[in-house]
Amino acid sequence: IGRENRLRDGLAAGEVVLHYQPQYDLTSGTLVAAEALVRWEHPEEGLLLPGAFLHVLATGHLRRALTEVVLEQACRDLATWGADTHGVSVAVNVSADELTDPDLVDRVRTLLRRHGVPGTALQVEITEQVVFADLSSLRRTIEGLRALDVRVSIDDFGTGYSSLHHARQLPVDALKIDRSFVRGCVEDPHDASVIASVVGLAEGLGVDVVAEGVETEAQLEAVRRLGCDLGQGFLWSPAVPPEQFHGLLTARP
Ligand code: G
Ligand code: G
Ligand code: NA
Ligand code: MN
Repeated sequence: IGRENRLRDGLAAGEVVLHYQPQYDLTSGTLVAAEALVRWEHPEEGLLLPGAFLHVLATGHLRRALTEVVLEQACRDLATWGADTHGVSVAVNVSADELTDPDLVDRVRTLLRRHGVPGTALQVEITEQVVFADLSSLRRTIEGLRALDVRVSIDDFGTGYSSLHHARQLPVDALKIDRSFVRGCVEDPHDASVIASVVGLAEGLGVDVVAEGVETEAQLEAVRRLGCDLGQGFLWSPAVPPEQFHGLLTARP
């Protein structure tokens, strides 16, 4: 509970920040989006990754506070970059559980308006335990977000139970293939066939496929050949601070 209080204070003090990991179109090679990943700039412990503190968010109240900070910062950074974004959008992570909150769409609409950011600049990745969420509430939120032009994707696709059920039930724009499948896709035909199946499913549903955790040229070649549309991973870049991501935006050809 000490840790929880400390995180609450850290959120209020602006110690929780976003880093951005670029995402590329695998056909054209252009930068198209970034995933916003939280980092805690802890005054004593240094830069902490989500694995070191997200589990502290036991209470709904604190999770909501984190999401508010994340949405606010993403919108603020998008507003700062302005025309330099040239259509590059930012994807924030929100847990399935929080997406069942009937207030979420209003909160997103208010933030977009306050920062003068178009909905097309924002994306939401549904992370964690889609299985346990109330699907009809989740669907309502997704429809509300998409009515604001905010695109929605399912994160870590292929790892949860009943992924197929969720892909069919939820009106999303993209599926993000979990990086555990990308890791083995060059050597292991089973991993490659999982990716091929997700691509086939996505084609049937008319949605995009993002390959996460691309680390090598061989993996890039494989996921491209298997039909993934977009890629993200250490091959290009880890998540970087906002100023550095702005540099990537302005350096584009
Ligand atoms: O780099 P990495 O350690 O950043 O992220 C680890 C995990 O933390 C990922 O599964 C990611 O989805 C999750 N994560 C990162 N940022 C956020 C966030 O803002 N909200 C939520 N709910 N999860 C996040
Ligand atoms: O899917 P999730 O939101 O969990 O993914 C974000 C996490 O994946 C972050 O922890 C990020 O640092 C990590 N990540 C991003 N690219 C790569 C990669 O190429 N390889 C590995 N191993 N992890 C990556
Ligand atoms: Na994610
Ligand atoms: Mn993921």
